[in-house]
Amino acid sequence: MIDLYYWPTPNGHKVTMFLEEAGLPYTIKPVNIGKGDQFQADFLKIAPNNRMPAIVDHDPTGGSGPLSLFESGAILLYLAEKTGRFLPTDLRGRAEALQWLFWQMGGLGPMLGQNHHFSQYAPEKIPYAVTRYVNETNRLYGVLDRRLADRDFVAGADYGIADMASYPWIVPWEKQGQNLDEHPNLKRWFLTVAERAGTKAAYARAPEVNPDFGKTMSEDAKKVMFGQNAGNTRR
Ligand SMILES: N[C@@H](CCC(=O)N[C@@H](CS)C(=O)NCC(=O)O)C(=O)O
Repeated sequence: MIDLYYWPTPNGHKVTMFLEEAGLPYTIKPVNIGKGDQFQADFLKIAPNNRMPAIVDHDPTGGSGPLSLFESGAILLYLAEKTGRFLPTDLRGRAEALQWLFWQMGGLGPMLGQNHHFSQYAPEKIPYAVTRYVNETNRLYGVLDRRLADRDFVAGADYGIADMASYPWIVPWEKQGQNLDEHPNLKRWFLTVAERAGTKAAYARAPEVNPDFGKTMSEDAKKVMFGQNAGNTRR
């Protein structure tokens, strides 16, 4: 059994997308990041970066007790290797998939996260910051659109962890100041992934865990989330 430390956000959806696709049994341990659960001492033992998602696999291959992991990309890779699914095993296919997984982790996620911050949450609108991240989002959408021009999925012919990593970050495209019609290959891929049973099952977990899913973040939650420093992890 896998415990998933989760809150319904783009990085959280990546892991429910994998678990639902693979049909792996899992228990959600809610980490309410608007209330500060990410700073609890027990959670920091599993996730020292005070961010979710994280997992504890109570039945890892080879035994030797529970295995805990943080960072959504590392979790997707671990689950792919555990199940032998959603990651090619041949040298070139695997390299291709990992390259796009790391591209998502190092580029698409962080840049779009900053886009959200400066366009949706920042108490003052800083035009330079908004423009920088909306443009960078647009560039990354263009990269993905070109990538998908001659293949069905991000890493090639088969649906896999690079798709699961990227999809949740495209879901809020309107809030990111983007227009999917400008990126027809990306739009086709986006609509295809949205229709998968695993995607629908993953997103169905969101309102179960957070009844306020989809609503504007409260001012109290903003105080918890924005303004952190090293003091928050010294527990
Ligand atoms: N690189 C990390 C990022 C995780 C992350 O930023 N998670 C956010 C939600 S999407 C979080 O836990 N935020 C809590 C906070 O900002 O205090 C990953 O991909 O797992």
